[in-house]
Amino acid sequence: MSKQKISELQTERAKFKPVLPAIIKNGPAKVIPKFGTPTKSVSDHETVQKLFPNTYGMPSVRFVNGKNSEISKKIINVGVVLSGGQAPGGHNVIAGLFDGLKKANPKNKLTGFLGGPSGILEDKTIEITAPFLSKYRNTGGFDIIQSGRTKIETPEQFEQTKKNLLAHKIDALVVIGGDDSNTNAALLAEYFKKEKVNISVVGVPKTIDGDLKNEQIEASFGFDTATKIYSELTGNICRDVNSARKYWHFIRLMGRSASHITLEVGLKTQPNIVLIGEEVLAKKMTLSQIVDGIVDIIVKRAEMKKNFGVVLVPEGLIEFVPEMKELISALNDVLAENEATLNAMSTLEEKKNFVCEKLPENLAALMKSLPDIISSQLLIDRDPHGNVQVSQIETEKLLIEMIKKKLVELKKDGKYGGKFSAITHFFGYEGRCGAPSNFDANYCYALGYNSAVLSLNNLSGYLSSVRKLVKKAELWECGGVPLTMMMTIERRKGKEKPVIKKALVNLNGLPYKTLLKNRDTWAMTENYLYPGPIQYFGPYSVTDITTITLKEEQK
Ligand code: FBP
Repeated sequence: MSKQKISELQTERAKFKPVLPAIIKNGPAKVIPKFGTPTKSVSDHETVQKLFPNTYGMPSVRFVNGKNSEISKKIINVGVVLSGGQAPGGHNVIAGLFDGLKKANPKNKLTGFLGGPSGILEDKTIEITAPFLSKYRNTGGFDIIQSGRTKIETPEQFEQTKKNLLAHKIDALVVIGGDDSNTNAALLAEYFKKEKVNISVVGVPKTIDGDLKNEQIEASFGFDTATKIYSELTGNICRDVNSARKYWHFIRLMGRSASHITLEVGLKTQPNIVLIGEEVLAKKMTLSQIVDGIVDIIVKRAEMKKNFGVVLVPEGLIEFVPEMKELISALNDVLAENEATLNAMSTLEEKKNFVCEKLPENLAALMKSLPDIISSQLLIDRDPHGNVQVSQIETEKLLIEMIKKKLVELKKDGKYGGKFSAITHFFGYEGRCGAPSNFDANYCYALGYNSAVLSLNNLSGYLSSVRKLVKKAELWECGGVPLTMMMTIERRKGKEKPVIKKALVNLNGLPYKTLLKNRDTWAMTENYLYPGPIQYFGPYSVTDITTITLKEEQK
């Protein structure tokens, strides 16, 4: 078989050696865990404690210098699974985990479960060996073992998971995932403790959305690279806009719920309008108020003969608009309660009519008032965790349609004399598998290596935590945060469920305040910034810059 060809950049990038934090760089046997005080969930303490009687309240852990010779003596088998949406750097998490395990004892073994959590249930595995792994180091994507969104939730699935992991003699399972996947990891850790099965479960914070963070987790991996890619593309569009001066570009950016991606890209490129879902929610803005705000800027720019501009729309915006939030939440319940009936219906029209009959009058009226394309997209199946798939809802088109109507009215009244020609974009999948930036390459490798240290210490129900990220990688701190500490109770698929709390954009935080301070100027000018492509080689000032969000949050 001929050798697979790789690009010139991949060839050079394969030589990159991630920098490990000094504390763990001498190997897992050279550190010991230092435990903090018992922890509490972020809210709903009693309910969460009842649901996690065996793992609730564990202390957080920090690794400090020390000697643990037991670590090198034992031989362990670790399983790893990639769960949920892709994020740049996943391959380096696996590389760090593999290298950490082999450093502790070359006989340790790493097994990959294929295609996400379904690989555990269906027992689809591959042994990860050095030659196999070598072609994936420092590359983007999750293709090494692929990913999936299956949720392990029924008693039978938990039982099957236990059976399959025991059959492979797995001592620890590393779940690389976002908030939902790590909620699943927490439930598995609890289940194994309850069943007295000695398998540790360790999570790794992944998601381009940047919403898996808190006091202990400064950033989820992938956010850095993905936002750099979207910023490059957005900057290019700003430059095109400024050159042609004839279109309004509406760019919807991924981020299922929180608007962190949009905020970061906004700060990096300084376009004319940056919508933030959390602000919409806080101000209880209606769709038509959002549209009025955009129209106001379009009209003012038109008066300056500027019939062009760039608008950033977070994909989660729709769920933040109170009336839409109410509609989506009611739809979630109707869809969950009538799954079989709806599945049996063949046309969307039929489904829409059925659903509207089940909705309260005001919400049915709202549903009917939406353009067909949007109301249909609202009915698309929820993901296995019960989330509406906002990546499939073209909110930017809804806004444009409403803006056009408003501008026609204003024109009739002689209040607008411009020309509005809109172009839409959706940047999401373009950034999720990009080659990891130096930051993500190092961070992911450290997170993976650290998850090996947690596994070797038999610490279960912990999320791999690497901190002090604005410092150089050598100075990062390593440890673990109990998953139950991040839990809250939310309504999913019509039921109250424990979930890891999503971090939304903090309206009192510096990143948002920076936007607030500048946005009126950016609205009327062309103060665009052009970040350009990710740099992997060259001066430190361009190769190792972290996100504005991280820098400002950690100030
Ligand atoms: P995760 O939370 O699993 O990391 O995925 C986030 C995300 O990339 C969102 O930004 C986006 O809405 C969603 O995945 C798209 O999902 P899918 O890959 O199933 O189309």
